[in-house]
Amino acid sequence: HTADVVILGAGPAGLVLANLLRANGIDCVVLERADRTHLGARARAGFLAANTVRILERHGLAEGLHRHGREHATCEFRTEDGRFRLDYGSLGRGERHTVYPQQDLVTDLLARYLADGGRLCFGTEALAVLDADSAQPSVTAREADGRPVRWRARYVAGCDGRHGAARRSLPTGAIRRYHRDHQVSWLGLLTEAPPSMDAVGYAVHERGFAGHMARTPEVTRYYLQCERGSSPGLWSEERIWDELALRMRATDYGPLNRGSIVQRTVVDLQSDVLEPLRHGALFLAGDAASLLSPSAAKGANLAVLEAELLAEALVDDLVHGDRAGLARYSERCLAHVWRAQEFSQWMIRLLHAAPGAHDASSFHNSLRRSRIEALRTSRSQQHWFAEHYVGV
Ligand code: RFL
Repeated sequence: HTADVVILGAGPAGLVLANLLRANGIDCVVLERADRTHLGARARAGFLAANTVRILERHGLAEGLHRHGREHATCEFRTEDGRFRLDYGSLGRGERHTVYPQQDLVTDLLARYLADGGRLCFGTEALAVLDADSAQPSVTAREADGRPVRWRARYVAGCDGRHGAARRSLPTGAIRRYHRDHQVSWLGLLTEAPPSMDAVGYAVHERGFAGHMARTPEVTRYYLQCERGSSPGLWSEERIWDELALRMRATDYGPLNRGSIVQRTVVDLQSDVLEPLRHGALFLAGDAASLLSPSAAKGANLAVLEAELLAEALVDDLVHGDRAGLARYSERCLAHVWRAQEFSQWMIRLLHAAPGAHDASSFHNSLRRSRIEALRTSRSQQHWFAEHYVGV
């Protein structure tokens, strides 16, 4: 088989790219390991930055999020020193989040791409990208029925996440990988319970961090800092709700709406960045390019931004014969990636006493209290926070 651009992965990065290439008449195909039902049900991100919404609007891909997404612009911090709210929508650049579950965005992007006649192979696992630095790159894959298949391409877009075939195919020495393990783990919970407050909640407690994020009027995501290596199944639903209530200080600030817990995943907070985001004809975007800890909710937003930049650069080359955009792609993305990494790391230090330790008397814990106090009292700090919190 052949296509001008073979896209690995149908997450936010791959599907935004596929839609944009398709709209410009470029011959492309998406290879996706999962089936359609699985893609439409995989709950992950939910907070879309204003710039992400603008990108989707620009390309006519924002109908669903405008219809069903809800604007959000407040967060609340709860600590041993009390609580305070930041209306970040009226600070910084005055931008808001749109809350729209990632699986709904993926569903919209898929529907649009397929309705426009886009080619997509579900159940097809990419195995390797071959000869990326030659004039004839190709992708080997295994189709749903187990048959091997080979796609020849001019360009390959690696949008298949952190454990995908694109990353695995990079020859050692060709790309530098920066990696940081923040030594903190979160139990990520998806609950069939209405949000308990009209703000994102960040609670810092001597037993560890707890977070509250609305997804829909019926569904709320919670996070609980947990021991590294904990097994999510060991906690009973009651123990989880009790722990959340304790850390979020429900006795002081109001009870949590309880409901059944429909997903639990332990997330080890880690970051990595590959440099450059290109090896010959293979370009990386989204989690395949850089992994962000979920502490600042940047991953899906960067994925969309990078997909737009890559689409523009590919259109410039394949339609207009201008390769300047492809040459600059990596550098342009990395400027955004490192800013997002910096803010995510700042959030981790804001929300956790010290890596791995809950020692209330520790030096790091005192720094953390001081950092929160600065955010509560300093207007310029609040503007800085708002700009970075919603921005990508
Ligand atoms: P995705 O979404 O992981 O999609 C990659 C796709 O590639 C497929 N795939 C393959 N296909 C073919 N061959 C192979 N060998 C393949 N290997 C993988 C996969 O099936 C999949 O369909 O990557 P993409 O497009 O780069 O998008 C990145 C985002 O999904 C990710 O950054 C966010 O979900 C991160 N994230 C959040 N980001 C935000 O911006 N805001 C948030 O509020 C937010 N919350 C979260 C999050 C991530 C979380 N987890 C699960 C780590 C909350 C959680 C709990």
